[in-house]
Amino acid sequence: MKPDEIRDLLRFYFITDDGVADFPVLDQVRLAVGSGATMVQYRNKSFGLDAYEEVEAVCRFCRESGVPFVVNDDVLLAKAVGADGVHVGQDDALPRLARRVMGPPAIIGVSVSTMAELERTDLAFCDYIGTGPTFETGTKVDAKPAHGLAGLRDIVNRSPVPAVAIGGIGPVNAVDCFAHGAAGVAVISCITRSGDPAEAAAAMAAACGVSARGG
Ligand code: 3NM
Repeated sequence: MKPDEIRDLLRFYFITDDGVADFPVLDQVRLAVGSGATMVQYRNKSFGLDAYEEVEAVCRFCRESGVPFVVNDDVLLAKAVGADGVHVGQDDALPRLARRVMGPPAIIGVSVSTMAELERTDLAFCDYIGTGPTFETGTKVDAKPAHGLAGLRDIVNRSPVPAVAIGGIGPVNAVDCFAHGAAGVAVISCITRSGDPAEAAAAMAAACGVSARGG
């Protein structure tokens, strides 16, 4: 995928939250997409076999909405449900393998927290990097120390592919991430754990300069 195309898709990147019992994942995605999210990632760290149907439902909804859908970590699952791409961590499948399994048009993303990780990642097979945590986050239990806006800028400047910032981002500091070179912002809890998720999603869309899909 061309860098300009992927930059547009990264702008408001919503990632599902498997930690809020009273807010089903499909409802989270409906809200984010309706508010203008430009890409969706399914992330579920306590993955059971029963998640397959949920992933399929989210994938179907995203396809009907015309929003690219990416699965976190699991290349086989991404391929099985017909996702548009996969996002892998440093300890997951190699980007080269993900590319081989998913095919050339698929979106391949990889997590990069540090300059050392950036240097050892085979970015020739990636469309984008997710870099973070930009700010402190309580959502990812094994997150590295936050690298802040200066760290974000350093990684953006060295990355040959567009970067989406992640970790502790909400409508206010999203603007700072864009100012420091991020093509987009990836968010979970600022929407899913907000007292008013609809208002939070609308505020994120405004910060990202995207319009609601409505309907
Ligand atoms: N990855 P929130 S931080 C999934 O640093 C994830 O790679 C991170 O959630 C990384 O928007 C993170 O709630 C959690 O802070 C993002």
